[in-house]
Amino acid sequence: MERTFLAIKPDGVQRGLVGEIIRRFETKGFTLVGLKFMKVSRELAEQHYAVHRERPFFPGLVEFIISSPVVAMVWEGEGVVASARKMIGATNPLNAEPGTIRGDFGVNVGRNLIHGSDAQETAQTEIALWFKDEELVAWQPHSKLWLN
Ligand code: 3AN
Repeated sequence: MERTFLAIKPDGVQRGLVGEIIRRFETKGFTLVGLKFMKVSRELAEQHYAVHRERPFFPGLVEFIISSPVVAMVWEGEGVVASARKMIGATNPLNAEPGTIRGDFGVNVGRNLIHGSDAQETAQTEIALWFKDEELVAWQPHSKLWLN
């Protein structure tokens, strides 16, 4: 079954949006299989954002991600990678549609609340980077019987 990696960034945690954000993925019908509240090390932040290493915003992005705790999550479900990206909205919250997480709660591209893997391959890399196998819980919620 398809899985994606999502992380509620320091601004989402500091603004008290953890419950609201998790609620959206739960009520959509996706299944939570991994969850941890953590401070991110500089090494992990740099690895996670390695593709952006040469971008001017990279140092500030790393400082931001390590500045305060995040909520790291793995969610499972059919089409979850693309669907979560839709639910999250455009990178710049000012361009994100109302109804998306960034569209409803954000205004600044450097404070866009949540990360979501951009493709299935990236999701696999990010899940392996952030979670050990034994931290992921395979389970079948009963609610699935009413979704499919
Ligand atoms: P997304 O998170 O929508 O996949 P990416 O992968 O292009 O966006 O960018 C990764 C992160 O880098 C964004 N979530 C955002 O926090 C930060 N970022 C991207 N572009 C900018 C920018 N122009 N200024 C500051 N931060 C940026």
